[in-house]
Amino acid sequence: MNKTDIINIINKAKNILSNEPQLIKLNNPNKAIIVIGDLHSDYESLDIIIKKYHNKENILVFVGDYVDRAVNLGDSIKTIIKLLELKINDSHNIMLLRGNHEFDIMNKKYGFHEEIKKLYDESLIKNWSELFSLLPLSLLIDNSTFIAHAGIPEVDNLDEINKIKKGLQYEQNVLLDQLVWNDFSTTIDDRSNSLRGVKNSFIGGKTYFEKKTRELGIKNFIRGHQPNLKGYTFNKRCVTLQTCRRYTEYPKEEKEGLIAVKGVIIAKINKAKPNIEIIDIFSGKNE
Ligand SMILES: [Mn+2]
Repeated sequence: MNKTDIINIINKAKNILSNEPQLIKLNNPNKAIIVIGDLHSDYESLDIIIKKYHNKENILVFVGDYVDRAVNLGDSIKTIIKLLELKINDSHNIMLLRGNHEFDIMNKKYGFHEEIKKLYDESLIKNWSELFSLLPLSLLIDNSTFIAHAGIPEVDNLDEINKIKKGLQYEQNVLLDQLVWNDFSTTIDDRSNSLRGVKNSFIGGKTYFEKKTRELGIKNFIRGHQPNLKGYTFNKRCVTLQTCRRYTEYPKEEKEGLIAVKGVIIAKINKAKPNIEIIDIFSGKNE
């Protein structure tokens, strides 16, 4: 794909995304919702998901972290272009949320900008940056299931998320920072400081989760952001998904084990019964 084609796709996607609110509400969608965790340039898994689930029965919600950490040069661009093409052609059934890897600082450090420079030229970085800054931050299904990349922010009402301007970097807004950077842990009680060196985000524990979801009237929370060996963690009402199968931060031996044991993990909310199902597309197993 040449540079002009890429710019055209980016511009078309920008037009759609700039009209989406930071909190997308889906009420009585009358379709199943398929939630996909961090992809990190795993085009192969994305392809498997699309073939199986992109149809009239489903709405696909991607929780962010589309690029960076690519194993092969070109994987980041291939993955994000595919996602944008889906969005452009079927905008009501494809939802792309913003993760902490849809930000300049991260793309500079973890490979996406390098890829753009090697395969195209530096001037395209600005187009991608503008596009990423327009991605919505969260989604709410039937006022009960909240989906965001990382955390439930310190708001009194979820509608406050809509006041976060588009076009920002995470350092510029506390709530934005918490949505894309917060961690979740069952081993701490209320909250503790983030270990990731991002000043406005924090690790939310059990009490924070219980209290905040009660205040906001949320039943379940689905997110990505924290890698794990099984591809998901399911702590009653909080699901953490990692759909990428080649997470390059693990040591080599662990990574091989990871690939051997893991399938392509997604979450499904069926329209008939609003519980969350975790599905491994490879093995067909679910929980
Ligand atoms: Mn993340």
